[in-house]
Amino acid sequence: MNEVFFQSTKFFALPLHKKMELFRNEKLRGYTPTLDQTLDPENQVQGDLKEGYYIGVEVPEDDPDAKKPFYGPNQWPSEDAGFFDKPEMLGEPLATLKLLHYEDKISDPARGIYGCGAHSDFGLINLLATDDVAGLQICKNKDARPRIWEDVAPLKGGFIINIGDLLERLSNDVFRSTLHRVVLDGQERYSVAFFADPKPECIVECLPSCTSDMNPPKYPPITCYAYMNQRYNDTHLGLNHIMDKK
Ligand SMILES: O=C(O)CCC(=O)C(=O)O
Ligand SMILES: [Fe+2]
Repeated sequence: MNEVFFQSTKFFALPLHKKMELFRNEKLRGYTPTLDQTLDPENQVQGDLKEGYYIGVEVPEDDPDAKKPFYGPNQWPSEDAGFFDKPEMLGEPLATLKLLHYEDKISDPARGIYGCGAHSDFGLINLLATDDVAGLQICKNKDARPRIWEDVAPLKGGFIINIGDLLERLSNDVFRSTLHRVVLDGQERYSVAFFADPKPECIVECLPSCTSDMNPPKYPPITCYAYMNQRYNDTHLGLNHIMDKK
């Protein structure tokens, strides 16, 4: 993991115009600048104070699989793809690595300013590695009001496992997704998230073992692609808005 954090620091240190050349595409690969994603629009007055870099399974342009949604080539910096440019790194399934860099700003929840707004991850499961800067908080009971937020102490070298919303849907709420957010205290912060999701065409519907006459399915079936695409578009700014700022 040290090498991943090293490569991440190197990537985010590139000038903004270089990173914007790799602006995220419809394959969910590339750079997402600060304020581009708003994970909790109802409670935020501005976007998250983080920039990110999405890396997916490397599928060359001429591979028939590159026509499928969410499969395709990565957008590497021209200098060198380096450490991440290894097809075997992510393997076959829909798996996305997102490098994250938070600004050295102070969050102000009362005013709706967050490093990362409250959300649960969209897919099945997320492995999260952080540096040793605090900021991550979880809410164990997302239905309770008011919400109680607890700090998750940073543990360099460890992984935090977050259940995502597709697992909640598949399991008919047996496994609830983890509501979490990042509150910054003025220190710069790096983290690395690895999202493991079903293949895009997978129909996500209640598992037979998670339903009964007394407990009907709570969510209608949906393809992984339709669900992820909706959540991705709901939380990222439109492309035109960002390109105006370039
Ligand atoms: O940076 C963190 O600790 C959390 C990141 C996160 O929640 C996400 O990328 O979904
Ligand atoms: Fe998250």
